[in-house]
Amino acid sequence: MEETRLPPGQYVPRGLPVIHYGRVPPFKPGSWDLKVFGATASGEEHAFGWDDFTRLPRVTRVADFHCVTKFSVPGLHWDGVPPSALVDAAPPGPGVRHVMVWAEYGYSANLRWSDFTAPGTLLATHLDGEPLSPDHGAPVRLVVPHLYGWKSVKWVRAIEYLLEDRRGFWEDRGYHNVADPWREQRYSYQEEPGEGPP
Ligand SMILES: Nc1nc2c(c(=O)[nH]1)N[C@H]1C(S)=C(S)[C@@H](COP(=O)(O)O)O[C@H]1N2
Ligand SMILES: [Mo]
Repeated sequence: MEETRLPPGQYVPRGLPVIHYGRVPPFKPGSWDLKVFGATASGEEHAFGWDDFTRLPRVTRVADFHCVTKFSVPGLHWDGVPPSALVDAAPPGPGVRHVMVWAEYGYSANLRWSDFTAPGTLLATHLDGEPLSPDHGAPVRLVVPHLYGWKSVKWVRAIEYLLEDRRGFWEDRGYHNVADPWREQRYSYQEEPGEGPP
């Protein structure tokens, strides 16, 4: 078996742990939607119902997953919609440099635009060939494999286009605004000037 190179301080557990704050939301296809709001090009909010979402272009990605609690799971296969496809359907206005990704029950994580639209980032519906389980974020979760796992928002319901950066749920509770595991950006006290909102 090929050995996986891990970011500093990480270990490989058995399986994929389930980890989140709060309850697992139910999925109701009839009332589910994914909203794109904030600084859109039109100034209007976009809403994709479940049928609209399933008609967007799809891709597959294979990536390791790194949680700040120090587990790393190698070689997960994700299928879903690349953020670029959502952005084409709901274009940003000028000056959008960040997004806030919102989940059910108010969880959120902020991302730089470049991390949101990075080639590895995915709005995933499937993990290892199966539809996501409720625990792992069904029906749609973000996967940002090049950042710590708390940025990989489960149960995504909205993307907010931001002109100014703003901290999400964990970023506001002492975690690093950028969250690059290769640079061990775990905590906000490690932030360099320019890496987070004032
Ligand atoms: N909505 C929501 N998404 C979330 C979380 C959460 O608490 N709520 N926890 C994050 C954290 S800290 C990690 S490590 C991953 C874990 O994903 P998994 O449970 O599929 O392994 O989900 C992330 N996404
Ligand atoms: Mo995590």
